Amino acid sequence: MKRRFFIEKTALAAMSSVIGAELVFGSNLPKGYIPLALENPDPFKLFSLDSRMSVLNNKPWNIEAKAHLLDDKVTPNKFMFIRNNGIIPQKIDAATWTLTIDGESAEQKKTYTLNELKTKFKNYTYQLTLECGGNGRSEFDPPAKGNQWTVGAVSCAKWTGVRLRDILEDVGVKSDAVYIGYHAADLHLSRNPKKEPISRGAPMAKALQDETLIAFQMNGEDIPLAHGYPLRLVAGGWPASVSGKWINRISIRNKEHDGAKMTGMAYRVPCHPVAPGQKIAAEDMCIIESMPVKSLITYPRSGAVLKKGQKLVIRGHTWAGELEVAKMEYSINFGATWKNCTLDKPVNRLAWQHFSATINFPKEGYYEVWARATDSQEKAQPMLLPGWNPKGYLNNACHRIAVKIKA
Ligand SMILES: Nc1nc2c(c(=O)[nH]1)N[C@H]1C(S)=C(S)[C@@H](COP(=O)(O)O)O[C@H]1N2
Ligand SMILES: [Mo]
Repeated sequence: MKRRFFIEKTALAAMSSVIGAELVFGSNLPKGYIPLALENPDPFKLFSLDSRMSVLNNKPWNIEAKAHLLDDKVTPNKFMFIRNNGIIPQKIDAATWTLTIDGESAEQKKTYTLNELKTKFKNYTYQLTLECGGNGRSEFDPPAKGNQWTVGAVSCAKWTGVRLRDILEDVGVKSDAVYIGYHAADLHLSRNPKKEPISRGAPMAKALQDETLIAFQMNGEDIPLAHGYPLRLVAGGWPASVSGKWINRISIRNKEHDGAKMTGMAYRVPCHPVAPGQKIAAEDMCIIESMPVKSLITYPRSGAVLKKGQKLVIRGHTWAGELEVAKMEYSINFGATWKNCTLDKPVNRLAWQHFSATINFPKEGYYEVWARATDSQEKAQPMLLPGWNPKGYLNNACHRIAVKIKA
């Protein structure tokens, strides 16, 4: 006779708590069976997200905001996009979590507990803009494979942690160091533990910046699980893929880091402009570094209806990778003429900036408000699509909202 399988009480309780209801006949579950509610759980409950967020993919989870949900100056957890390449780690024990620094260009291999990191090094808090390199991909033609992000794969939360530089100095960096690469605890979609879903990094100059943090808090609390609990690299202004979640190891490399999604076509764009759809050799693809200038109108939401004579106050955020935004303008005539917006300074380097403007519309009818930012090196956002690239990165076209003025 086959031995009947009994699910442990603790496992049942854990499942019930995730589902949010008692698993009444849970003791009858066949071995290995995953209840449907767990296979396809409600992502809004699972990640404490606002239910107006858009789910683009559930295997792995990829969820974005809508422009008007990003109106807060500091992005709250419930409106923060989630971008995963693999499976979120299931069992995390912050009490035993460690970060190891190693690599060819490390003077020594050294391991820190979370508590050592928090207490040994000075803590810093910065608001940092994280934008997925593929934000805006949905507009490219010919289309690019991958998550069809519209405008909502960007956030600017408050991150607290220690400077990566302080840790690297404590370990000792050899003079031949050129890059750091992160390693994390998430699982490859194939569930092969030997494969990493993503292991990216940054040149030493970026790793050593004041604002490059090994963070343990987001918006004043433990980092939410989906955003990298308990430890995350945060490198604002660069494609957010550099900001490794759930990190447990950083290697100081004597060459460009060659981890998963550092090589091939991933997170690279043609070094020189190409025609849409053109085939490009691997050696003509360059790694994305600082993100381009961009902006988002977060109020009102597209489709606003106003009465004739009513003024419209628009507002939003703008950012420019490593640079500051120097000028913010809007147009209500499809880009024929532009007027200045009021533009705030960032609260710190690599944080987005806020803008607003009061608009008068000449008569009733349909309008579009277009917003255009210009960075400190005089590069402006393109009105429509920027250069096509095979993976659909870096779409920094002007954001546009529709407005109707009624009699
Ligand atoms: N370990 C790990 N880190 C990761 C990823 C991942 O899949 N695994 N995704 C990266 C990508 S592509 C992006 S855009 C950001 C998304 O961060 P968020 O989910 O906190 O918004 O995390 C980056 N860090
Ligand atoms: Mo990303």
